[in-house]
Amino acid sequence: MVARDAVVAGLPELSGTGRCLVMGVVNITPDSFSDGGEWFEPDAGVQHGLELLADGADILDVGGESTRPGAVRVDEEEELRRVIPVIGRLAAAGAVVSVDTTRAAVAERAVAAGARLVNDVSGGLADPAMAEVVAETGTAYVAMHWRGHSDVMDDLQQYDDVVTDVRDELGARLAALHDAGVAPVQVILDPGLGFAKAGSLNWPLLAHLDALHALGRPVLVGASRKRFLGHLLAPAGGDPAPPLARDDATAAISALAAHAGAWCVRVHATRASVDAVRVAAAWDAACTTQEKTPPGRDAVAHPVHETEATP
Ligand code: PMM
Repeated sequence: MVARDAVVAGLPELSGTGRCLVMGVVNITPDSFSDGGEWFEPDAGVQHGLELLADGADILDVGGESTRPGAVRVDEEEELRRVIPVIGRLAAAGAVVSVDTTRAAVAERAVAAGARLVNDVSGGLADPAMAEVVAETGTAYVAMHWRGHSDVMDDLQQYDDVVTDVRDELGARLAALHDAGVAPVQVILDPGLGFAKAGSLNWPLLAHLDALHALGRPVLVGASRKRFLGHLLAPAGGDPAPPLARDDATAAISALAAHAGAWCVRVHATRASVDAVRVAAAWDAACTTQEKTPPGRDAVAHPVHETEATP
């Protein structure tokens, strides 16, 4: 069984779909790098979440604290004020909701409001009480690779080998969470693209998702609109492409990550990534089921009935 199909506690309806899931981002922040404050008001946040759902998102990830490089932390009261009403309304509308927080108290209140997954970019390192909340609530939990808060993370990118170092540090988090009472079946792992990782450090992590799969848990990939894509797409000698110009590249990564066995991709623009993971699922299915057409015979094994006048 590939890691993507591993059971995740608390999310029965998302297990065994046979394809990579798509998590849509709902940032209730005035200062995210990727969508800078567009949905800061609760009504706008809920509306945006419903749009992502209509575009095919499997999970909505609601966050109230920007993690862009250099960002200053918001206090707990403000984070709660931002996310709890939005989580409650989206959960009531039937969405599978995730809370993007590093604070145990916010996670606890979010789960009480209907969140089914806790997405912790610090993997439990920012708040020692997080593991206890996750253990007690039994909630699904994303543990992301992290070395420090946004104001210092750009100074923390020394690696001997980024793939083995991230794998080993995530493995240590998995063991520490287990020791604190979190069952491995609750945990999803995430390489933390862009967090203490400058441009070129991100590509080996994407190209070696198998190294993380070796830890035995499903993997979530969050490449959407990140700086390394801006650098990739910059014209020769020019400035990085702005965040909103990175969505096509994000969808390309969604297809490749899905093909490599990712459990979920976390994206801002869901529709293209939903299509991308469907392409990957069809591709993978054909890899395992397609029989070779005997030489000299037409391929009739899978007849198609095309009505559209396109090649
Ligand atoms: N990236 C951001 C925020 N939360 N969560 C997970 N699990 N993985 C990520 O890569 C991740 C995250 C930063 O981007 P944003 O602008 O969407 O908040």
